[in-house]
Amino acid sequence: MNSLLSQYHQDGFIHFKGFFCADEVEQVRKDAKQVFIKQMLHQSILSDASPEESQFEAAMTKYFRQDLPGFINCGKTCQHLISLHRMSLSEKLVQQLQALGVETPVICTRPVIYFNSRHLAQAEVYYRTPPHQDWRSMQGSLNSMVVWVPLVDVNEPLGALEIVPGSHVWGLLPSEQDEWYRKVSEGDHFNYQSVEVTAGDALFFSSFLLHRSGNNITDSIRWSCHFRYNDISEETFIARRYAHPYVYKAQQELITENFPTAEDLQRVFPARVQATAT
Ligand SMILES: O=C(O)CCC(=O)C(=O)O
Repeated sequence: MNSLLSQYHQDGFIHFKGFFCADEVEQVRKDAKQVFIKQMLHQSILSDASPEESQFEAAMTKYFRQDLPGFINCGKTCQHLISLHRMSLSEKLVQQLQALGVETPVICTRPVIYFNSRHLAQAEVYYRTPPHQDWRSMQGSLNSMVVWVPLVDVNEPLGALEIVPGSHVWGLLPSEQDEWYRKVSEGDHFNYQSVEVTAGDALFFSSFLLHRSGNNITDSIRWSCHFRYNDISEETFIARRYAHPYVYKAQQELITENFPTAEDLQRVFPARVQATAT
């Protein structure tokens, strides 16, 4: 067994420095910011399409307070960015998963992008996840893996991720339902280690590794993205017929009543209107 793999087996995580290049991570953050910027321009919360970082962050706080449903929709839209999904599927990432024992990786959950700040959360659990093991929500292969990528440099004051090295072999720990999802009980008694990272680093960790968010005590946004993978070759996952707890479905009701009209569509497809008229 190579030394990286035995280190992973022992600690339950590997911190790769400079795994992605600066441009790759900045593209994801830029695309996510664009989602918010377009809405904030539309609502005249911003007047500049390329705001300075401090201007952007102040506008985000204003937008969050002024239009929470719109802000939440922007957050949801960010989860569907092409650059984010592309990063989660990058060849070097998939190869690294395989090198760490995920023989035939498949995506477990859609990629996630976080923008943590206490100014952008209604409750602490929304910017500071309690102690947990991701496997509790994933329920996939025993070797399932999480890849955590900071999109900015994250030090302790910005809320660096806190992990308990070696906890991946303790089994599935008792957890209790809470406002966020489920937290591991007694989580504060474990020996957490804060993992300070630079934009583009990647933290690969077992879905059984106990972890929680650090506390972002700054006024800045802590940007990160998180990817989760199962292994369809892992024998207990095969035996459990690829169990999957996530439900993805569309609501029945129209979100905007009486929309769209034929006229709305004809504005989108003007050539088609002309063709019909002649
Ligand atoms: O990024 C964080 O602070 C925590 C994220 C996390 O624990 C998770 O997504 O499972």
